[in-house]
Amino acid sequence: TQFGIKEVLQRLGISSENKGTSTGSHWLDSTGTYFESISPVDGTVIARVQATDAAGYEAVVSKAAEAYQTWRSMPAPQRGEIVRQIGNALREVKDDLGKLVSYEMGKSYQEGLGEVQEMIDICDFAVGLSRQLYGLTMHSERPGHRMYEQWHPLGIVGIISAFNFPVAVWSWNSMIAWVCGDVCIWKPSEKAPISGIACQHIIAKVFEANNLPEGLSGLIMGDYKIGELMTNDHRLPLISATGSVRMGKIVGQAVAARLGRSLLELGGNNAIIISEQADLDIAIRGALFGAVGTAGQRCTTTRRLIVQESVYDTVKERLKSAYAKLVIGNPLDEKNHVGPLIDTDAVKAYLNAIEKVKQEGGKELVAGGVLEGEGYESGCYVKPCIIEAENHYHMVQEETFAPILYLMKYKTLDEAIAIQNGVPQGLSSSIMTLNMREAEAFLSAAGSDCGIANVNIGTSGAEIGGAFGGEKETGGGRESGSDSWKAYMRRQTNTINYSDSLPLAQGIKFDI
Ligand code: UN1
Repeated sequence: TQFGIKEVLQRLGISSENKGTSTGSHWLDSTGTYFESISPVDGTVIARVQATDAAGYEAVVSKAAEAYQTWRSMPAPQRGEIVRQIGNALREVKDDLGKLVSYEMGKSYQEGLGEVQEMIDICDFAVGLSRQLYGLTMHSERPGHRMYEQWHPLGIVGIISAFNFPVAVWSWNSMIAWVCGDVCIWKPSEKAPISGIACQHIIAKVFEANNLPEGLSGLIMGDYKIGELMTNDHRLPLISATGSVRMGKIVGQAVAARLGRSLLELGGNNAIIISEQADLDIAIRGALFGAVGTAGQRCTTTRRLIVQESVYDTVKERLKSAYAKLVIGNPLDEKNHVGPLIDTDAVKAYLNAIEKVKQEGGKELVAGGVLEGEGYESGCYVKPCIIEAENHYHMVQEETFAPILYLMKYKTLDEAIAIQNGVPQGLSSSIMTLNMREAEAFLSAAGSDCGIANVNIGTSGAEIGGAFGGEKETGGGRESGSDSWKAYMRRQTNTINYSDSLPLAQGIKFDI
């Protein structure tokens, strides 16, 4: 196959038929049906994967529960040492895994490599974190008493990931969860299962080499039905799910019904405000990568540009000429900027959104459309497009996972911020300005309402060191860096009396 894909699959241990249920190095038999992973790059069936059945799910959960007994008592820095080795194993396969991600998901090879780098980065972060799972100490109001808090592991963490970052988002969750002392069960997207199987092989070798028990990392495959087993399962105290708002509402409600915890990272409807005081070279470049990178399939993709009226026409012309230079095609070929959408359903959603926005009054500035002919046989390649639209349009209020950029005008910064915040989602946002007052107003409490707010940077491409996630319908969860680890642990407050009496708090007297 092209670009050495066949050899890559071999080196990563992928067969034409793969079991989909694993407790680590063991792969379990299942009565589940086989489904195909089809590359949007060329329409080829990469491999077949067997769905997990109810018995397989039970086996994975019980192994996980068993492994947790050992793992939770291993000192956190020793768990960090295992994650350090996983980081090194990922360094060794960076090219291969990056290529597989690119081929299975359709993002450019550069972005595939970037995704694996993101995994390596979170491993490094988690290793350091394994010595910094800090709790606070408090001063007790009672004499001869000491108070402090400690963070203990939670148990089994269920991870549901999306096709667009098929491996990095899993690693944000699992690497942090592992140093925290949790064990993980992962359901990769059924649209990108092969990348998940490859990861399972990579980490299983590290666990095995360190004589660790089976069950630290369970893998299950299938559609929402298998996800439902996790969300309804009280043995999984935390479900971390990435995907659409629709999915998140279902998962969040199911987990809440059993009073479990969920960590949701859902849709974005991210905007860049371009002020009349912006450095337009940076603004155009930031908007371009934000809007067309990963063919518009990042949750952080720039979907709306809110442009000050005095620079509106200039921005419009410069964007038009930048879009004219985009080369669309096989993402493994490094001369191409934009690859395919994930599947033909995504193409339909893209066409439908363009149609609907036009019906509502949107004006196509750079026309969209599906590409046909040589190199585009999969039917998944579309043209990035720009539409002049208004924020209240029904389609503009929704996240369409495709390279459609909505352009709109503003007069005052207050108006721009109101437009930026005027959508149901709240993931990422940016302002392009060299004016300190504008930048600070945008970042203030009265500014952007998103989980991520940037200045002179686009909306996508966050580093792992910060907490990642957003507000409103984005679901409120935070993953990755900063103190996101706290979601993967339970806090315990401890009060110790080393005096020879028993004073009560709040000065209560109770003598007999
Ligand atoms: C996602 O699209 O779900 O900030 C994750 C970014 C990447 C992660 C995106 N680091 O664009």
